[in-house]
Amino acid sequence: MKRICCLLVAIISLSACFQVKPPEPFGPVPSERQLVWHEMEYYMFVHFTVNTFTDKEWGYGDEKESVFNPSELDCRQWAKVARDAGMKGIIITAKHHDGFCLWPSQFTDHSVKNSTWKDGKGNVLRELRQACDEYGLKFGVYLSPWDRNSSVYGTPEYLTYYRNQLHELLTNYGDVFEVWFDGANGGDGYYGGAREKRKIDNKTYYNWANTHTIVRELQPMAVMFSDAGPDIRWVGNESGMGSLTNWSLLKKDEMYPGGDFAKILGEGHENGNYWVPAEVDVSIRRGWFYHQNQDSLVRSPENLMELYYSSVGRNSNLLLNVPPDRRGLLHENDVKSLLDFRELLKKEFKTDMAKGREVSATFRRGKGYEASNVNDGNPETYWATNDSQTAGDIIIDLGAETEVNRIILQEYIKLGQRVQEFRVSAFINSEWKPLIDGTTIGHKVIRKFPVVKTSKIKVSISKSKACPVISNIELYRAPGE
Ligand code: FUL
Repeated sequence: MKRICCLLVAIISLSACFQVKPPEPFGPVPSERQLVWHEMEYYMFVHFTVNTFTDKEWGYGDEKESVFNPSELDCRQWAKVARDAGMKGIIITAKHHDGFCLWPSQFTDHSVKNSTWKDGKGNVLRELRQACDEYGLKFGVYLSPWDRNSSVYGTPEYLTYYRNQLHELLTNYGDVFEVWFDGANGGDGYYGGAREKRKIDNKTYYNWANTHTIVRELQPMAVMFSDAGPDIRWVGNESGMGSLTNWSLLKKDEMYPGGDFAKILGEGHENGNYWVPAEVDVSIRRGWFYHQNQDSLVRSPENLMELYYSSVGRNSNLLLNVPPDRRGLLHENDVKSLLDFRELLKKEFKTDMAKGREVSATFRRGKGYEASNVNDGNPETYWATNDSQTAGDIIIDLGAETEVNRIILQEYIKLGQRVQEFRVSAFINSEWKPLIDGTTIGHKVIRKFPVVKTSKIKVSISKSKACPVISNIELYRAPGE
């Protein structure tokens, strides 16, 4: 009996020796809340306040509450459109720079409770929360740090006011997936009648660390956005352009909201010490708020597709602003464009030519990390090389001559962002023809190339900080050239 036991122990220890260990994480890795956020990819921004009725972009803060009077406000329409458009959530301007609150805050009179809408009994946030639940969307809030209405803006008292409001938002409306802290700061305003210019030091005034603690305590799964994080960073422009080289890493301690960091925010820091991925915020119209004279200037479905490539296709999430009009509805032109774009997207990525095809790789880590993991549809499996190997090729055999012109690549980011350079080539006339060169990958990269007819596609990781971990490769033949 003793002998059999010894034998069993020996067999178990021997097989443990042969088990291939997963690669160690390299550098900063995403938190649980950031991983959930990465999966969202595309969601709606809603800019709505007194500006919608005064035709402004930045309200001065002296607007009468009575001007806020949507005739047919219907958050269910917003949510239905967002869902049908393929979006995963909605972030609303609970308070923009003008200070008007879309919920009846107990800390100010400047809110819906003194508006004409629903005789002051309405609450836009409540209605939106319910609509998001009904349509399976996540809910997020924008609370402008700059408040041109508040008489105490610029003093320490304002911070108490701001945090009280944040508390209201984070305790009364269920789960919040993202809290959006705008970088626009200080300047002239109404400020309770003072009508003056107030300057604040954006490095110190807000004491952000304290505010961040409140969010973490009240909504542990919410990611916080600002120019420099802490969880999600601004991409550095409002035109919808993610950077081709895009590290989800940032030396965020060297940065602060409202600072002059646009270029760095686009690319991130290759050697950043925090995981702070980029979000692309952009409007479907010229302005962030609704203006009737922009009804004919709504982005076309084709233009939205370009935005998709330059955001989701460049390792960023797309936060697309669609401003409700004075009825409190998303305008017909915006709705049409969004839904038509959704149809274009379906056609663009209709059939994954790589799915189920044979895949091989120049380097293998061993069992569990095979090349076939890149097209098994399982985001939890990945191809990896040995730890000492920081380059390698994956070859997808398409089985027959096949036309393709799009590729999707994804790293297994739970182990960090690693790839620094890659190349995609096609096997044509018995030789490898380069199609595209790239730098970073991260959560997702989608690249276009002119149509090629080929039997094999090769993805070469030519430079990586540590052994590459590739979880997904997809190939498509999108309509057109
Ligand atoms: C900017 C603001 O000043 C704009 O009004 C808008 O809200 C945009 C998303 O952020 O900083």
